[in-house]
Amino acid sequence: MQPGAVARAHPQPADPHHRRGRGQRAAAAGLEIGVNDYLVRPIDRNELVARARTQIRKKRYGERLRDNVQQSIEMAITDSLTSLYNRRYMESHLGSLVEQAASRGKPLSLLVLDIDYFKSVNDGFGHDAGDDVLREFATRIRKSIRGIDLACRYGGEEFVVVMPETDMAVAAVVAERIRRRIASEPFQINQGAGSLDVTISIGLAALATVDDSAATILKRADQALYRAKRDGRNRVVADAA
Ligand code: GH3
Ligand code: MG
Ligand code: MG
Repeated sequence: MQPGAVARAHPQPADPHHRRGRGQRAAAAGLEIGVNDYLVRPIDRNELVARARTQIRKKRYGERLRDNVQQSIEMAITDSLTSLYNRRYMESHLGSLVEQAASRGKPLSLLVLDIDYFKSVNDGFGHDAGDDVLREFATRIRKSIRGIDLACRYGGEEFVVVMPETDMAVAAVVAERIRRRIASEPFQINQGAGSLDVTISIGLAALATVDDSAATILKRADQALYRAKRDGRNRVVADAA
């Protein structure tokens, strides 16, 4: 029987003692297999309504509880502004992705993306406009990567994309596609009241040796990003290693 179902005890014979015994046994058996409540004949209308109400209330409560748990899990692993994974989620998965790739001899590449002169977006157009840019940026990243790639908001205006089973050459093509997708089309801000040209710089690094860890790859991608900034921004720089 489905949880939440209400069972009726069997119709009983006339003898009150006999009836009580059979009814109770049926009720006990019912409760054991997951019945939530039962009624004994003759059925009292008010009791039926009260018990049904209680069951409905319990079911709704259970559903709310489940939704809350689901929501908490989502909040724990995603960034609320962009809906990308958050830094904690990325950090807890990157380690095992790198280990897996290293032990199987598979490639893995990682991008660190940072919006150029983002402070001037906030300063010139307001924090809400800055948030609009971050949201749209996340949408464009999502459209540029595969399902198995892991995109996360790493910090304020800094993002990381992890690409399993992807070597440096392919990752460079993806990075360049993302860079172009950002630079080639202006970003709408303030519900379309204005638009802005945005560019990003990208640092790229790949799993290079079996001794590589999440931290060393991230660090090399970060150094490559620093070079991209220094060399004039709006560009992709790959780690030399
Ligand atoms: P660069 O080209 O060197 O990257 O310059 P930048 O201005 O982008 O770099 P900087 O690190 O100086 O500025 C980052 C700015 O990002 C500063 C901060 O106000 C802004 N920021 C961080 N998080 C958020 C956010 O959630 N919303 C908005 N609107 N701005 C944010
Ligand atoms: Mg920046
Ligand atoms: Mg930054």
